[in-house]
Amino acid sequence: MQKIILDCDPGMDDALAIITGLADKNIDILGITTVAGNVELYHTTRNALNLLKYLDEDIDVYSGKDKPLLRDLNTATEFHGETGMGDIDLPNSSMESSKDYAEFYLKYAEKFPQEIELVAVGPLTNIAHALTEYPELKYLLKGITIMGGSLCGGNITPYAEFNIYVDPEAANIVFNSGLIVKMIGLDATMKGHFTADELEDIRKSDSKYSKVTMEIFDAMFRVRGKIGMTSVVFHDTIALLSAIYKDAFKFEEKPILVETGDRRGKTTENFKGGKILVAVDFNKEWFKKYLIETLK
Ligand SMILES: [Ca+2]
Repeated sequence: MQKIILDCDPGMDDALAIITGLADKNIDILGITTVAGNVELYHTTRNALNLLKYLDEDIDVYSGKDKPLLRDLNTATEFHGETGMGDIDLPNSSMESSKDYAEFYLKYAEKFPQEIELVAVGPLTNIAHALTEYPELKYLLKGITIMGGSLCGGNITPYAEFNIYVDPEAANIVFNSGLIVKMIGLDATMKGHFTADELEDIRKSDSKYSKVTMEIFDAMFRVRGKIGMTSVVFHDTIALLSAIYKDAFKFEEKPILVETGDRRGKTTENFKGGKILVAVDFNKEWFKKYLIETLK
């Protein structure tokens, strides 16, 4: 089993990643940390807590930073709805989040040195802060897998992918941290887009994981249909899976610098950037079979 700490900004994409991570017997989620991104921190934290209650799973949630290092927060409510979960009403969890997320990273990294993959599927604010506060994390973590970036054009501007755009300064800190960073950006994740028909096989299962996945998948179509989208992409789930199922991806090592000027958030190949393992391709057919099999 691969030990994972998941840093996220749920967000429907993130919710799907959480569900898949819980359903997969090869993944051991030690805890979830939340960051501001798709929606504000209050909502990302409540969504994580409420989703775990809905799934009847006992996992600690830590809330992290409520705004990017240097900038105001840009949210993505047009993709995720005002509260982040589209029009889904999750039951209200009575659990509360803890605040000391960076201490949580350190405590577990010391307990399991070189065993934990930190998977970050939101803006990299929490990770940049934690690495600055506790530089020893760089020696204690196995690596960092991120959903973010793109070498093939953006999804929030023509240049930038959303997570990197929101906090480009944080991304540069993480990319230059010396940790092994795997960048699962749009080059790979956009290969994993599905129309409503393509995932009907998941609906045939009545497991809690399949049911909630399809509830979210349907809500994604309702919310994003309004802005003309006819397929959805499992960005965050795909990034999570790259930490375990490396054969489904093609990686190339490249020096990547994050631009902070006019082309804010663009991940550019530049010798001044950190050495990053960039996912340049992804096997959609494998993913479809994996989802049906894992969630059922
Ligand atoms: Ca996310």
